[in-house]
Amino acid sequence: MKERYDFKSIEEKWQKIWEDEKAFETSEDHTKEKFYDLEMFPYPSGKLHMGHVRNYSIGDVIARFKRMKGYNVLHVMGWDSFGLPAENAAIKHNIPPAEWTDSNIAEMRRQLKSLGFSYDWDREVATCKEDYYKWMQWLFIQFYNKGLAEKRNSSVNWCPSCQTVLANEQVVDGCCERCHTPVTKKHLSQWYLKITEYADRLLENLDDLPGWPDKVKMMQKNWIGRSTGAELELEIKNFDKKLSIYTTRPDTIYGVTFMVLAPEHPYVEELVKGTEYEAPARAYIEECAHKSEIERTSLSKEKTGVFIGSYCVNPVNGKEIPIFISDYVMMDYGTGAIMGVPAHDQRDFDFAKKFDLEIIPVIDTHDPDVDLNNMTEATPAEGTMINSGKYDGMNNKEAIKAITREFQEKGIGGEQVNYKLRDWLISRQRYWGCPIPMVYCEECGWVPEKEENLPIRLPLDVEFTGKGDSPLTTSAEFQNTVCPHCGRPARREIDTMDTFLDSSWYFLRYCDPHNTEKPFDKEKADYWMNVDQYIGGVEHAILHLLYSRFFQMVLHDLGLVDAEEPFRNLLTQGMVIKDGAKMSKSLGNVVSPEEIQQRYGSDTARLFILFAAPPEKELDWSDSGVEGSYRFLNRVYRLVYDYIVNIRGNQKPGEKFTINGDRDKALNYALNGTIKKVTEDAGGRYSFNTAISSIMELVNELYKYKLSGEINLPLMEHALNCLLLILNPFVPHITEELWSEMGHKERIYQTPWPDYDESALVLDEIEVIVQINGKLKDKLVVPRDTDKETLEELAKASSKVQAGCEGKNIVKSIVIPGKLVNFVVK
Ligand code: ANZ
Ligand code: ZN
Ligand code: ZN
Repeated sequence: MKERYDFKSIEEKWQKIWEDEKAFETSEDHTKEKFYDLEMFPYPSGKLHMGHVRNYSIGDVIARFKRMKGYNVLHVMGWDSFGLPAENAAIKHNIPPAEWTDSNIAEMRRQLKSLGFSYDWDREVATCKEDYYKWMQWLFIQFYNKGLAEKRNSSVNWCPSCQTVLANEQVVDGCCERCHTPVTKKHLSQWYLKITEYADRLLENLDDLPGWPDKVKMMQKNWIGRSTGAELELEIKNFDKKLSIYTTRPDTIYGVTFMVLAPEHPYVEELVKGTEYEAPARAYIEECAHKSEIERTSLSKEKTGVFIGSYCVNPVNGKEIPIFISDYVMMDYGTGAIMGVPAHDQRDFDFAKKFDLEIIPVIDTHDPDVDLNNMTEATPAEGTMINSGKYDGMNNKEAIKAITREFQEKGIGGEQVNYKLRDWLISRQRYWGCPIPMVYCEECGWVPEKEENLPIRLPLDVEFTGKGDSPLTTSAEFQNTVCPHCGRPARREIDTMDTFLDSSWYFLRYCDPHNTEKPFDKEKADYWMNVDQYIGGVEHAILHLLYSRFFQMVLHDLGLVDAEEPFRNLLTQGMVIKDGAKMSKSLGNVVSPEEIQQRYGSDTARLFILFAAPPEKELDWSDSGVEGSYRFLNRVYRLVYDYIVNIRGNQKPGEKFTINGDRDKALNYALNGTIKKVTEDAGGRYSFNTAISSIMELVNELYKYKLSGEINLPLMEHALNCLLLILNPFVPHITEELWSEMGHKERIYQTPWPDYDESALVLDEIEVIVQINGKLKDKLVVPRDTDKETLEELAKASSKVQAGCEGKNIVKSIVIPGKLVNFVVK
């Protein structure tokens, strides 16, 4: 055994042994309770950053802890490996995306292994590999056959200079991120997945996820955005079609003073054609085409719009209402048209002020600060109906029901539910993604590719110029094919899938990663699913988690798996920050994991990260904190080294210990208290920082014990063994090394978690407080089972109590054994 803590050789040694022993390979074992522990898989950018290290350290502690607790743990890693960066690298450096991706994966895999994470590497998946994307395509076809995939027209961001489609994140301030040309819209026919058909279930099931943070559930809820209101059809003067609007406030119908259509509304064209309003309307529509949704819906921005010359008729009072177009109304929500009620909707209020339109209050909120004849802002609140004909005096909540009923009776509307959630646009005009397995035939229309022809492989004869349509169009081979249905010449879809599809079922593939017959075997998936603990960044709180839930539900409905929800418990880890800001390249405050590993070792890196903050909280990087963690591991090493080399002598390992005297008792108390605390903190609550700090205190106690007198060797051995066991999930290499030096034949990773001895936690002596008239006077240390009378005697004998009672009489004594004695004196 080396005298110094040589982390480098220790860590390399044990990583090799774990790999050779296939230490963390897992199979279905029905005799054990399963635990599926999963961290969000990374995009293989090529370098691990501290955020990854944190995410995977948290997951690894849980995996190692659960294994020691006797669970059959599935802990896996893979690569979310399709996506734009590989294609950009191809454009810039002329490296094929597959090659670039493979070398990044190799590098990141090496880094992960060097951190000692206990993955079953045999189950590694990479979404860009044929054996994965074949099943991605197969699943897409199941969605299509179920009526959940559909091709529709929609507009995309288009850079006229690069002649290419841009993803939303490639549009910066309305311009192309590469060439800074203003982005325009282009209409394309694209594939959608109908996630909106699952909106209600995605919403309702949130209630069955008590193991998710409320914050995340709230974000999903808002994203789904279920709203209940009414739809209403209004007559348009001198026009043969009715205008449909959506409102959550039918009670405000008497307060309508204008109507607004989204600029893209199909009626606009027809209404303005050939009128004096045509030119200004067209100019306005053109202006809006450049605006992003965020810009359009911003509340602070000044309202814009134009009158288009037509009028609606208010069905409750026959009033004529002017129709405008304005960009604050979105075409893809509700019906793309609204009734403007400036008195009770702030956007409408701002619009009315700008265009000098009438403001009619119809709800009295009984707010003394509001002058209804001279309103300065909208009052969206509840109250009593006014200016509303026969509804006057009614509570507005009642009026919502009554007026909706009136619409229904007149046959012009009724109750309506709307969702903010949109169908999922999955077409990407890109090369490095999963090809959509659909074929277009002039005769048959869109036809799914035959199963035996899957996977549709990405062609290799493509050019990457960054210009024009998808690089797939440059392949001579790819597009031309035959119709799977009628055999005539046909052409292949050239769009690829959004990479969010790849990550929506990878957790199922991990259950059966080598299956060549189907995406995964149902029995295996049913054994492992759902994921017991999912861990990742809160930036995925909405899209990734919602899409995965959607996939799991559809696959459940297809009978492919039993579980309806993918993730039972969710932990969203906090960010790693340094000098008050998120670690990022652009801020230049990045600490590289490799640098820390080289200077202090992987165990120190892991320990610091787990010790510095609770998992959900921000972690403030501190160099001195890293030093401190390193010093602690050195202290542990020296303690065990000293025992093995200088103290143990002829002591045979594994001898039963007995407790002799107070020092032993105190040490045993500290030991069992620590095991208990670490079991509770690391187990259920994932409070790793407090678990580690109690282990640090135990190490202090062990040093004190060692230095303060005779050492009970079997007890010391027992304590050191327990110390190594409870430290193991955090710092697996050093503990594995010291464990083997302690003389164990079994690996520590195969050893059960230590139990604690409840009786050692019962102290024989306890403290009892003594009060006079409720004021603390003294404390007595007495045997635990001291009875009432004895306690009272002892308390009376206290010199402090005697001093406090001088010249007075004790009129009453209250004695609670084990706790307190109180004398009432006068
Ligand atoms: C009249 C009204 C009066 C409204 C009032 C609100 C308050 P949520 O809760 O988000 O569903 N709206 C409807 N469709 C719209 C669209 N495509 N673009 C922009 N705004 C739209 O909100 C529904 C409310 O948002 C609807 O109710 C409508 O304005 C507006 F005192 O109608 B309301
Ligand atoms: Zn451009
Ligand atoms: Zn055909």
